[in-house]
Amino acid sequence: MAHRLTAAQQFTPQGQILDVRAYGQGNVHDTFLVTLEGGLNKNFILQRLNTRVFPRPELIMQNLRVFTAHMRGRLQRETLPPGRRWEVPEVLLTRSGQDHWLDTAGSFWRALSFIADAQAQDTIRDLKHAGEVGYALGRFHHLLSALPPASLADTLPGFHLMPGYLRHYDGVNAQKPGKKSPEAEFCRRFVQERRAGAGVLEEAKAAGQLPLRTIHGDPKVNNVLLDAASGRAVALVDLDTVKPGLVHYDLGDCLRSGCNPLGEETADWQAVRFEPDICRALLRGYLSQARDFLTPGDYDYLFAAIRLLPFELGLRFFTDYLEGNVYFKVRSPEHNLARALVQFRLTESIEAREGAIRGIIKELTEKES
Ligand code: GN1
Ligand code: MG
Repeated sequence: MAHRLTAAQQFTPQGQILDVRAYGQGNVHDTFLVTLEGGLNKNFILQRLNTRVFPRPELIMQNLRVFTAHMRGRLQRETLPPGRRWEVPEVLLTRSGQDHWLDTAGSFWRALSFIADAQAQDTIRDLKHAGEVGYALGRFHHLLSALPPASLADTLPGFHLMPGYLRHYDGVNAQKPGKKSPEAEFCRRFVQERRAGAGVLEEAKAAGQLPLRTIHGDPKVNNVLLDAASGRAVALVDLDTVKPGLVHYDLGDCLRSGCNPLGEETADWQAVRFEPDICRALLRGYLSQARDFLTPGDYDYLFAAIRLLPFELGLRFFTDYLEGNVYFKVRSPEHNLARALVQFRLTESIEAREGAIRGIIKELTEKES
């Protein structure tokens, strides 16, 4: 593709580009890894942002400037435990000093530094990995806990807001009554049976029980980079949804991603389950960094968040399937339906293990608080 090479050249001050290849598992943007000839920083990340999902990409770049500067300031004032590093991706500028480049078709391209000697996994390998993923999210929240959420723009209005997702689903479902497979009917019933409780986090927020904070928005397992040698978490990447929100969205999302050993892309949706041991290890890693800013009210809504986030993502996937796959990238017309089934099955598994999960939350929050 000529375009990606031309785009990569905009962010390349000197030297020759050896390769621009598709990179990562993103469902929204197009991401590439650029390799340059020689030199110290021989790789960088190039992305074409999806402006259908993010209609104001300039706000993403503005937010990135604000919170990465805040994070770096905080990192300078704090010492990390020995043997740990924490990296913050840097925005790379074009040859004319801009933080993005628009191609002739109007596509929005931007580049970020590549974090070397680190890698991501799509699913949790073992309990140590689970602890590191939790640590990374806790570290991230900790580093941004003093940044007033109002200093960030809302890059994606409505993100994680269940009442809005349900309204949108109702509208789409009413217009597209055609899809009537047993799987689609299962999904419709699933949503119907659970919609009454779906406003729980928004109601708590409106009642002042849960405060707005600066959150990541998409802390799934493969957004946590691990040091290649030590396996320790070194960064949380994919920063376009860093904006005001509830830490509960992040925790619920991180746990729905981490505690599903088959992963969100499995075809074997019937076998999907939520793994309480991973939940314990991940939450313990998180709390090691998060105790200083969490309030007792936050703990009260933890289980609700763990249950709600896979339901939310399943609803978003199912709606997109009904709508004709306009939001998430798909490899087949049924891909979003398959993804929805995985998340709904995971929700059921969480419901079946409610006692165990509440027990873990109690054990961890009482023991060390
Ligand atoms: C999307 O593009 P990606 O993979 O980083 C989505 C998340 C979902 C995730 C599921 C902006 O993230 O909310 O949890 O897919 N991002 C957006 O894999 O909608
Ligand atoms: Mg993302």
